[in-house]
Amino acid sequence: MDESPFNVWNGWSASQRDLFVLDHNGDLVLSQNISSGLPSNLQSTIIDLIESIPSGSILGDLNEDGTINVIDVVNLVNIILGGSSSEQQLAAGDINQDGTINVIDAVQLVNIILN
Ligand SMILES: [Ca+2]
Ligand SMILES: [Ca+2]
Repeated sequence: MDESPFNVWNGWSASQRDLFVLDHNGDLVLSQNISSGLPSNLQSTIIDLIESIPSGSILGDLNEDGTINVIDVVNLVNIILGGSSSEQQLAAGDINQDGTINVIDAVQLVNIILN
């Protein structure tokens, strides 16, 4: 929520009836003045966005077996070292959610397992 003093709103120089739609990465996908009504394709746009979200990914569960353990760390380290990875693995492996997978995520995943 962008609450008073509406920093996000002001930062985007939005007028009172502008609609902004972000995808799950926080990227702007739609920006439109809706004074004359909502865009006709709004529903399908949102459905497309929902379907684009990687499904079933548990943070840290890279091999999708439902648990987080040392095998997931091995998978994550392989990706960091340049191994191939799926969209789901990239989502599950970005432990600190900064948009990239690197050694910091591996350290945090180890900490999750140890705690
Ligand atoms: Ca796992
Ligand atoms: Ca990360």
